[in-house]
Amino acid sequence: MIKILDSTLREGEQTPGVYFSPDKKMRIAEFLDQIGVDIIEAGNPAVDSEIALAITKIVQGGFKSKIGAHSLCNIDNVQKVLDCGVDFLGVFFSVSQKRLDEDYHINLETAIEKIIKVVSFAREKNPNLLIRYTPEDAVRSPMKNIIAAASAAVQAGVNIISIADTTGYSNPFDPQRSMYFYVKTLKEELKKQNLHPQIEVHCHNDKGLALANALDAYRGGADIIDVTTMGLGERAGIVDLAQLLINLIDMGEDEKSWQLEYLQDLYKFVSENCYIPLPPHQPIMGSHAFTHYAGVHVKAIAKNQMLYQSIHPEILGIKSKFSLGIQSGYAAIEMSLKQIGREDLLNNQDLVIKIITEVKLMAKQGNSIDIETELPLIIEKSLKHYS
Ligand code: HCA
Ligand code: CU
Repeated sequence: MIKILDSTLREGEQTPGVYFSPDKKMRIAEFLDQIGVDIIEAGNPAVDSEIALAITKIVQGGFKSKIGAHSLCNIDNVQKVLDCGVDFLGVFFSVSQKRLDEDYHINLETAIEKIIKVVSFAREKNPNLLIRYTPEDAVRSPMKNIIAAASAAVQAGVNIISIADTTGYSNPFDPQRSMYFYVKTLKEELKKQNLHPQIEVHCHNDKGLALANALDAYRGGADIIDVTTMGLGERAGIVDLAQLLINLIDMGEDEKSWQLEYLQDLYKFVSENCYIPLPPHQPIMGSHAFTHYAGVHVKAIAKNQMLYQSIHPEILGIKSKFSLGIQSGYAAIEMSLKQIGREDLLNNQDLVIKIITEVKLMAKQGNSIDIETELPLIIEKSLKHYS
C-alpha cells in the first residue's frame, strides 16, 4: 500500500514568510496523525534550536505516524537528529554532475564515501532507525550516478531512496525524465544487486506538474510520496496532500486508509497560521471546489449532483452547494427558497422573477449573495414591491 510522507513542518516551513511555533507544529502533527499520514517530516534540528525542541516534543506526542527529521549529509547534523529521538532520518546529498563539479568540487567517488560515512554512523547509533537517502536533484543527475550512490547508501544501511525532483524538471510525457522511468529503473537496477529499498518521490511544482509527476511515480511502483498541506514549500511548493489523496483513491486506493474529514480542519489551521489564504478555486479544499453557479449547472445538480461533479464531497465531510448571482436562473432561486424554508413564495411567479432580477442587480454591483443572509433581505425588498 502506498505510504504518505507529509513535510508541511519541514518543506512547508521553507515557504518564504512561513513560520510555525512549536505549539502550532504540535497541532499540525495531531491533524496529520488523525488523517493517517505514515510519516511526518518535522524539520531539520540543525536549522534552529527551537526546531529541535519542536521535533523532540512531537516525537514524545505518542502519534501513530512515524516522526522524521531532515539532515544535511554530515555527522554533526545527523547527531542532532538522533538526539531528537526520531523514528526516521532523511539525509540528502546531490550527485548531479553539475553540483559535484561546480558547487562541491568533488568527484562521485568522494561523494559516495561521504554518504557511506554518514549513513553508517546513523545506522550504528540506531539499528531500528528508518534511514532515507535522497540524491537531491535526482532527475537532473546521470542515472549511473544515482544508481551508484543509491546502491552504496543501501549497503551502508539505508532503507529508503527518495527520488527528488528538486526543481520541478520532471515530465510524465518525456520518457527520459519521467518519474515513472526513474522509479522503475532504480528499482530494477538495485534489484539486480539484490537490494530492495523502498522508493520515495519528492516532486516540486515549478511547472505545475508536481501532482502529475507524483501519480506517474505511483504508476511506476513508488512506495512513498511526499506532500505538504496546501502544497507549501520552496518556490512553487510540492504536491498538495488533499489533491494527492483524492487522486490516489480515484486510482484505486482504499478511501478508508485515511480520515479525510480532518483535512478541512488541517487546511483551515495551516492557512490561518501561515497567513496564506486558500484560493477559493483550489481543487478539493477551496471554498468553491464543490460550489455550482451557472443556471444550467444548478438545474442539473438539483436532480443529481454527479451530473456536474466527479468527486463525492461527502467523503471529505463537505456538501456541494450552489451560489447565487448573475448566472442564476429559476432553478437556483427555487432551490434557495426551499433551502431557507420559503417554498411558499414559489406560488407567486411574478415575485420569483422579481427576486431573480434583484439577485442579478446585486451581482452586477459586485456583491456576493449568501443564501442564508442576503437572500432573505432580497425577498423582503421584493415583497415590499408587491404590498
Ligand atoms: C531541500 C531540498 C529537498 C530535499 C528533499 C529530501 C529537495 O530543501 O533541502 O531530502 O528528500 O527538494 O530536493 O527538499
Ligand atoms: Cu523539496
